[in-house]
Amino acid sequence: MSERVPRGAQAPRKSKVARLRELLAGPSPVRAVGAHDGLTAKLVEQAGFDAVWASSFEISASHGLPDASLVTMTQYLEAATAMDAVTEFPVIADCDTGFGGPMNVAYAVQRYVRTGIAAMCIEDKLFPKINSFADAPQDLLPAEEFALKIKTAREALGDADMALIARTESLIAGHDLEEALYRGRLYAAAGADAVLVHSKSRRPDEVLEFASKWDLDVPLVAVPTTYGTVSEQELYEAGFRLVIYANQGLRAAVRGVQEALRELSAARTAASVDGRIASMSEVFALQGMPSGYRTAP
Ligand code: SPV
Ligand code: MG
Repeated sequence: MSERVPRGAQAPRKSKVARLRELLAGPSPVRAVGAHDGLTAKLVEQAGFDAVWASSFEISASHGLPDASLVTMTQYLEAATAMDAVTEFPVIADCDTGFGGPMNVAYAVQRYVRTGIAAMCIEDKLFPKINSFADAPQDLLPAEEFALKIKTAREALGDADMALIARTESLIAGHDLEEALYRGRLYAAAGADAVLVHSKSRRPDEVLEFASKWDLDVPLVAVPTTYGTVSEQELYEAGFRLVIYANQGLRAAVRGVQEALRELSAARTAASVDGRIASMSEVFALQGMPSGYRTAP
């Protein structure tokens, strides 16, 4: 085959959802990292992680907007599809509250499942939601109403396969562990393939205690943003099968761009930043430019 034929046109050997399920049943934690577009998803894949988290925080930030249900379902879908199209690993789409009520959830499922995206995650906050770490009201939908969204999502899937992750924000909203466990169990019974228990504690204790009381054969998911000193292995041993580093890539990019532009602005010559930025050929490679075309200044 000519070196100038772009890669990426072949169908994946195994569906991405099958790959995700296989990883979740494996002997080590599945590691996902947040991204917001095709390029950042590729960086996650190249860094050796197992999956990409199409983060609502990152996608909103990439539009210069707060993570507050402002970006539409279609925009989220487009971003997740762009990630899926240029990577071989599973995309886990953060779908906030499911974009509204049960009918919105069913519609979103119908749209996402057609793309090959491996999993959708929906959370039990009220629509419109705001980012879990915002110092703002974090009100929950009644547990039974959210369970209905999961049931509706499962029914909307029919025979099609895509993993459904139910996320409880009980601990974020200030409820106790019993409420979080009640909700997690209810969502698992409604058809969730995995349960994400989110926490803004500075310590991992509450999610570890949640896991110690989890008595169902449904995998748990952790997002160790604030309790970041816990290791993946500790989380895995406690029962977490998927660990999501939700936003470290975007935060690294913000810092890197700020510093380079500050230096460029002060020095007033392009060469001042050459040593600290990626070369054009590196970006060509990331873009999938045919290798014969990659010679660049
Ligand atoms: C995201 O990355 O959009 C998440 C995780 O949902 S958090 O920002 O912690 O809510
Ligand atoms: Mg989110």
